[in-house]
Amino acid sequence: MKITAVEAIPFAIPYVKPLRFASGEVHAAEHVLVRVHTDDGVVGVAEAPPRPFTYGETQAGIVAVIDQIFAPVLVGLALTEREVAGTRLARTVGNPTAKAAVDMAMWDAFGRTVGLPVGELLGGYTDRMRVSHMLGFDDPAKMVAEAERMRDTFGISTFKVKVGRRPVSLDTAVVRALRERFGSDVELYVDGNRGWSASESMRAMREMADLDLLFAEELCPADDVLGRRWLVEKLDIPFIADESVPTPADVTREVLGGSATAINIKTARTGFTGSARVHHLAEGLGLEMVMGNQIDGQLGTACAIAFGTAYERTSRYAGELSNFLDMSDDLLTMPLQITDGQLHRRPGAGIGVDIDPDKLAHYRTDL
Ligand code: MUC
Ligand code: MG
Repeated sequence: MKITAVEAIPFAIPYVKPLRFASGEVHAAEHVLVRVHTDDGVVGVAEAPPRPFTYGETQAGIVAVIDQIFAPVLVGLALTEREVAGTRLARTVGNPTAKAAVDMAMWDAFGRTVGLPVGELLGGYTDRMRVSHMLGFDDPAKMVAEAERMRDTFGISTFKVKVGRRPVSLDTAVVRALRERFGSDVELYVDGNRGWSASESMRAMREMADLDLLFAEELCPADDVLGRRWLVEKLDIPFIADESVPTPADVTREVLGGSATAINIKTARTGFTGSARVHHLAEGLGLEMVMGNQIDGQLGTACAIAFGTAYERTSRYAGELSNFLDMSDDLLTMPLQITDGQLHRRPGAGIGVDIDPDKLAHYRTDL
């Protein structure tokens, strides 16, 4: 069970349909495949999605930090020494998706070694979750058409609508069009990716007061400290902190400071070990939580479903598990399938998925 090597392999897979939101846009999955090898011949995998506009990481930076800083301090550790590994990685600030992918690849290797799924090792609450689909910026008619396609093809009936444009009516019109089209058949919530000020957020939420929103997420920046507290205090639905809470300490700060009342958990940025810490903290604080999407590929989504199905609170709401559908291809031997609006956790050992060597050879960009 000892780690013999950690690989970081950059790859690029184009999107069929780019995803646009207030803090950026994604045209290709330029991610990093992380492989942890052990002396038993086991290989654990995970993917790191760089989001420069969210965490400041780049694909080249993730490869460099893993090759030059993380791999040397991990080789020789047993897979069960996760806390030692985490402490060593924590000497380096930032780099959340690089650290998370290393952690999840270690868990995958551990699960494969003991022959058990990670979802069961973590908590084993359920084997499936309802799926929420993120709708990126477009004209109202196109966003409604996209939601129709997701509902008709995959049975998805929960949508997170990207907002944060100016004037706010650009986005409130979309949410109204979705509610008018689907009535009470769908759940809707909004994510501003810090695009609005606190007062713009309040104006938008007033315009949408009759639209029965489930949540509002990161509408304005957490650094607008008093403005955001003012907004959150006035809302009558939970305000989800996402990119403002990449660590448990951030959750504590934002929630106790009155700047958030629910949280988004992303395995892509906190791995399994850190996500468990965030989950336990949020449970102790009595917060609602949603499994989020870092615009993950299928490997990242398999990690999110493994974690989300482990606990009651993380599987209560629909998880954001579908944006890989916008990619032109992926790396897995068996694609993930969303049916009747649900995604099942893979039953196999570890994360339960395998990388197709031909696809990896085709999409890797380092050879
Ligand atoms: C989300 O929930 O914000 C968009 C930017 C990012 O970092 O993640 C996505 C989804
Ligand atoms: Mg978000």
